[in-house]
Amino acid sequence: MVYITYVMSDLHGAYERYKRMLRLIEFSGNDTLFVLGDIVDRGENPAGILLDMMSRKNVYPLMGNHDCMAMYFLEIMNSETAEHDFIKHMNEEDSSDFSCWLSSGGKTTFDSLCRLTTAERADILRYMQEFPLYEIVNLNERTFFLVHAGLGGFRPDKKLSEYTAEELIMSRNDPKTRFFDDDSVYVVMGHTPTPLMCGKAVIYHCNNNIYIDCGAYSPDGRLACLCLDNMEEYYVR
Ligand SMILES: [Mn+2]
Repeated sequence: MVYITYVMSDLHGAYERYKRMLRLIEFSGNDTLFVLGDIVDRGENPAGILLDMMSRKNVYPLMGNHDCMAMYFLEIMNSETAEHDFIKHMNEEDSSDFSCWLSSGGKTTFDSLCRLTTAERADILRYMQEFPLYEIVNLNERTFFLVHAGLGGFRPDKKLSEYTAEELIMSRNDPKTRFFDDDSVYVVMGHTPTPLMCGKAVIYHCNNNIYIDCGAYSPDGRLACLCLDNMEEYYVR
């Protein structure tokens, strides 16, 4: 039996492309998939992706900035018996942040969460609260540091424990930055769509940095999947 490890990022609610990708890579119960955050917002069915991921014990999500924002409002939403009551009860600051979230892609997440039962929403919140900020994968004598955005405020002497959540899920580094001296360590990230970096919806390699967000939610973009065993790339439109 061959066990294979895949990474995807920034699914952004693109449920149909996500399902097509799982079929393309023939994802099985023996394989492992890491999803590097920004599962929600913008695309057609964010909650559908979360429910699918939750049902698979071999899918490992990481936290993205959009997931973090969605989780904040899901927690408020779940504290009320009727899902729309919380809008009336929110304080001024939350209310203005909520409008910002809806207009920056949160509308599809909110709508898809409203279609679920209270119990499903509670399960999703518990699931998202466990999302780690990074993962380290050792494979074939290589080490992959998986993170949503990168190592913001990078300094060579800065310890991993010193990075804030915001630095790991919100930052944009210069792609040429060498984060680790060891040539066998690769940093795999999403967050910044590769069309903005190299002009094409392809996985972008720069030094030991690998950017895999190819704009899954956008009609011009693609969902990318990288196999960490052999570095093979898969795409669906
Ligand atoms: Mn992001």
